[in-house]
Amino acid sequence: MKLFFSPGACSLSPRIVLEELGLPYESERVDLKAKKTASGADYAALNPKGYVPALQLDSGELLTEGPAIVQYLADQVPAKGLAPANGTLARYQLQSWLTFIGTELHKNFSPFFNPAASDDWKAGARANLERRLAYVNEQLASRPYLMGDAFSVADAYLFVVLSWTRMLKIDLAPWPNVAAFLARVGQRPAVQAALKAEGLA
Ligand SMILES: N[C@@H](CCC(=O)N[C@@H](CS)C(=O)NCC(=O)O)C(=O)O
Repeated sequence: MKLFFSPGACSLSPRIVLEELGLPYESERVDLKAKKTASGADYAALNPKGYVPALQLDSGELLTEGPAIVQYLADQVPAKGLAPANGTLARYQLQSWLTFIGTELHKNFSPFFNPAASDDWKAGARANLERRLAYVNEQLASRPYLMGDAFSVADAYLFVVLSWTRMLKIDLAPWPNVAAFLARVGQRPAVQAALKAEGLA
């Protein structure tokens, strides 16, 4: 398997999952502006969506969209328990979290990385983020991870989007359970290994 990534971007989430699972994999950096991979390949031809993450399977098939990739990976090693079994209500709860993180958190960070974003867009996104972080803070009051006592792929994704608050100087002090989650997950050996692999440790 090969993971196409950009350091610290949402592609860090499947890398954390790969490290948690102990699966062998390769990775290749993508220049998102030039749409070229580190080996000089045309990334837009390889992945017409043009963004990361993308996971190239050993069959050559390409899987895109972070939430789908992390579930695919978790299902390769079900004994690790990073995703509940397919068809269970718990699996749909996991998908609910992955969708929430993708649409309510991740995409509200996007204007802060977009030089063309207007101040109005940023202000609206920031207000949305604050409401959603308050919700996550409440949810994490009673448990260490989104799904309960056990770390899941949703936690890997949440960790990555929350890590952007450091770069953007968004203070997490109003949401102490969120700040504690970020610190807790950041200490996991697999997360440390993933950060190191991307030159971020
Ligand atoms: N819906 C996609 C969004 C992926 C995404 O937003 N990727 C960003 C990095 S976090 C990216 O590659 N942006 C560059 C671009 O869109 O050209 C997913 O969940 O995988």
